[in-house]
Amino acid sequence: MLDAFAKVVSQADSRGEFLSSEQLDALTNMVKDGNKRMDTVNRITSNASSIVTDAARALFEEQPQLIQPGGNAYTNRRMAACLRDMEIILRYVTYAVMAGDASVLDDRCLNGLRETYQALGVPGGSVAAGVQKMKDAAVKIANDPNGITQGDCSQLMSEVASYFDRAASAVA
Ligand code: PEB
Repeated sequence: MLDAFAKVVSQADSRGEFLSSEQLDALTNMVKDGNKRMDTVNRITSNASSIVTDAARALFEEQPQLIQPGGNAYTNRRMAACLRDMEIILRYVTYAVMAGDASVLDDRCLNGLRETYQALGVPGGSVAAGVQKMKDAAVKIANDPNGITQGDCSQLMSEVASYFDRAASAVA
């Protein structure tokens, strides 16, 4: 598991070089914008349960076959597993945002997830659709201009969105 700093250090070390000025600039910008990152993680984290349940509700409205008899989220046990999976994915996305690097998400959550879903008969495309709904909600909450010092968060928001996209395409 790497964060943006450790990633750059390990890349430089594998070449036996000092950190480049481009690498230093990128990390300097990351430090300068650190409060935006913390606020984003904080906002997503404190709204996690509504992000998950709203996305699941919208998913089941769009794909009602999932909660009908024979559907993969039918029975409370499977429904609970589904909500739990969405929460796990959201949690790892927040870790990736905090770290500024996708490796924690890749290594601890997405690695082998497609195969797990295939083995269980969980429809990966539906999980991906649920993840996309969480993305929209999370970006909306994180990017809300109310109650916060305003600034340009577009780059950070596309980074946040990219972690959700990564999770969705890992299972679709
Ligand atoms: C991944 N999900 C399930 C299982 C595992 C995961 C390992 C099997 C064991 C269990 O049931 O607990 N676990 C999960 C994860 C990590 C992990 C992401 C990462 C670290 O350790 N069913 C649907 C929806 C979707 C869904 C499309 C969006 O119809 C999910 C939610 N996952 C789902 C369901 C099960 C499951 C298990 C329903 C139960 C499947 C079953 O037992 O038949």
